[in-house]
Amino acid sequence: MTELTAPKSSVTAAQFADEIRNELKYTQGVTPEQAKPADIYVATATAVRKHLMDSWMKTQQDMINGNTKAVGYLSAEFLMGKQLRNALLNSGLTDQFYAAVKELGFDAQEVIDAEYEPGLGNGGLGRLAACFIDSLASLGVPAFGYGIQYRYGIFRQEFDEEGRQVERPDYWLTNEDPWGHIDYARDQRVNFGGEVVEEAGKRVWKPAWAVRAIPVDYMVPGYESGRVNTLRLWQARSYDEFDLLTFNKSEYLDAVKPQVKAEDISKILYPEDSTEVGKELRLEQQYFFASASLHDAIRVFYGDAEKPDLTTFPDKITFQLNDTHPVIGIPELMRILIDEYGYDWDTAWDITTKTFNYTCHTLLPEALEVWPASLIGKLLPRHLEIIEKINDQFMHELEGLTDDEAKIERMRILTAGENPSVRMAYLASYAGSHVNGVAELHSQLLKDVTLRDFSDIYPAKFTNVTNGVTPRRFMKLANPGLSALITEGLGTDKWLEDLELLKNLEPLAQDDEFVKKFAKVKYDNKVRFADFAKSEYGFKLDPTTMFDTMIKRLHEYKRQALKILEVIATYADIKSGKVKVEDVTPRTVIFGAKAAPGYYLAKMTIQLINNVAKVIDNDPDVMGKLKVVFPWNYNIRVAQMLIPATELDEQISQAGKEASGTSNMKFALNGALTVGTLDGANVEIRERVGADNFFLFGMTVDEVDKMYESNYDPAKFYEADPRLKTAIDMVADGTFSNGDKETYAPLVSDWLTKDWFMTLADFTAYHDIQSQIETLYADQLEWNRKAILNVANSGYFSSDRSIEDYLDRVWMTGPLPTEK
Ligand code: B1H
Repeated sequence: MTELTAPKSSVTAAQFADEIRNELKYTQGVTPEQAKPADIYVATATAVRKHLMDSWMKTQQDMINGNTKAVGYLSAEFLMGKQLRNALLNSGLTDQFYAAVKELGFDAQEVIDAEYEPGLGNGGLGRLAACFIDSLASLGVPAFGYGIQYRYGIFRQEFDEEGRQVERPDYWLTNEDPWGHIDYARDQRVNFGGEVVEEAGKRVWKPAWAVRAIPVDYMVPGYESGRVNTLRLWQARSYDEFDLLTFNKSEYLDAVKPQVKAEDISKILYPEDSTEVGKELRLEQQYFFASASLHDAIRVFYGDAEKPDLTTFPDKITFQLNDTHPVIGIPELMRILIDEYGYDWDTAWDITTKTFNYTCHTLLPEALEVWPASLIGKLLPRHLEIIEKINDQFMHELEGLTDDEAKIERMRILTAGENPSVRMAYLASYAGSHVNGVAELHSQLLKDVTLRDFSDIYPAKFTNVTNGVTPRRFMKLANPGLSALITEGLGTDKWLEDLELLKNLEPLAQDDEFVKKFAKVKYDNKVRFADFAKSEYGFKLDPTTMFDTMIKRLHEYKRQALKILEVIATYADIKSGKVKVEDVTPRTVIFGAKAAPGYYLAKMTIQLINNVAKVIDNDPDVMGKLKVVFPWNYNIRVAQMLIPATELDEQISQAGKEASGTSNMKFALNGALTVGTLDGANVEIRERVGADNFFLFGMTVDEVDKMYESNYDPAKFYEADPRLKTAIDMVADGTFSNGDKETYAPLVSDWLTKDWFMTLADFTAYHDIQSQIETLYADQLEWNRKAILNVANSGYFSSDRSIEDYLDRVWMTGPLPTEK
């Protein structure tokens, strides 16, 4: 880690207030008297950018001149969250901001609230990319995040009267985006379609249409590192020449079509998390940003040189492929090197394989992207040829490495048969230098199952890098109370840069005074969330109840159904008198989840949760004992309020399905206890915080496999557990649909006949662990001791550590040299 430190800014509050006034006047043309909070927000953001400008330019200069490799993080998603407070924190201007805004006569919270949250990601994968670029900058590693500036981010979620999810467009750019700088002069041309012809013994691509890729640059300030990296998101625009071409033929309306089509490319983020749709527009998006980014990197490092020596490209920058979404970049780099710069195939291959590494984020077979070769051929005919040649070379190479014909056949990048398709994960695994999973268990399963043949043949490529989260946003910004207490306990705030220092909190878990302070912080956070939920959603939450939270995309494998069935069973227990009201630990169960718009069962589960919430709310028998709320449109802002307020975190996916999870890390770091299965990073969290401080339940991966083999029959579990039976019967009999038995029939039928993710099989174990949870919760001192032990032992889950692991195991590079 570099010691290069940016001093906390020496600017005074009065000076900062002047800078804001200046921006108001000279950039926006607004007087302080006329200004609204939104104006102050834009002015502040503009002023902050100017503070970062020198470091940003210097970081780029040092990167180009230095002898350190840069990192290019290629990702279809960057779920950044609001920027203002993070930028203030990382540039050392937080205190000045609060004072300056006060001086200007504004409420700081209103200014902060004026920023619209960009939702350029679906969930964990996009948020991981955002945490990683924060850590890269904080560690002083020169880096570019490369992605797409979607005009519409992840949909805004609403619920209708019936509790069903309604998707609304998220037009996040209606107001100014002061953080993004559009750099028209550094645009790139991205070609599509057409054909490949033979010219003078060469294959020459004659594209049919092109899109102009315009970079929008976002500064990524490191925390006290003095480094500011770049997030470069591409916007698709059309070229004028389109009109002219067709216009000559006087087909005016046809002439605008390609223009509209061009701009469609960056219009919308696909809201499918983990399932592939195989849509043409999506492939266009992927190629669009991969191609523009690769050309951009060449421009950055070699300027406009006619004949640059691109054999040094892999020494300049290493590209991390965030899942398969940018994998089309592999044949694109081959094409650039061969067709645009005249390298021979072998040299191009050598450069390309040294340039890329691949991170896989899933275990669900349906989430591994496979593109019909016909579609690739139509959009990118030259790339299809290159992929064919890569496949031929690969098959040939394999024949030299193994006699196992079946295996060779299984490993084809381009499948055989009538309708061949291209397996992007295989392409990346063959062409990439390294392949990694995102948690120990996940990486092991990749090697043993998903990419087994590849790991057999190329064992050295495979490694693990366990995910992490940035403590700046998810502790310091989200949980100021806990952050202050940690700093007090440790006597330093260095933990924000070296999260393993949290370990030194361990002895304080035995100090009752400290534990009480910790409990007070948690309680205050619950009150803060209750206030927020009241004003934002109209919910009435009781902060003296246990806050039990499940936030993640809605997916069957994540098993929100398990949680809601347990809630229903508890409700039934209270109603029937089986459990005495006074014995119930009062709980507030909080869900946050978006479902892919086309995911029928997931959307039905949302509807069910909302209606269970309603029925319980209207039932005086359970008042004060059980409450369910579902704040709609869960996003980073809600996460930052809710995670610090949570006491019990639900990580209850079927073992072997969640690649890692990252909210589990955020919860542990914010002092929630986890109830979870041995899945994803839960395994490592439990190892570190200690088995006594983690509520483990459910089948293991092996048990799950055995159960699949023995022809899993969910109905048996339904019959065997009367609580489960009652809960499912209540869903079926209309208790949560005004007596209508049809509403949830498909869900019920799926549970009883398929239940692919074995919710029913784990139900009893999930219930059994609840009494342990409640017994511990009754002893608040003990509960909070364990919560502190979770915080103290979760320092490993900093994304700074993840980045250091990537540096050591994958990128083989280091931070910029320290400056004197
Ligand atoms: C994760 C995705 C994902 N894995 C396809 N895969 C997408 C796949 O738009 N798409 O098509 C979008 C996202 N997201 C998540 O990545 C895993 O499920 C989590 O377990 C993991 O923590 C996260 C970050 O590694």
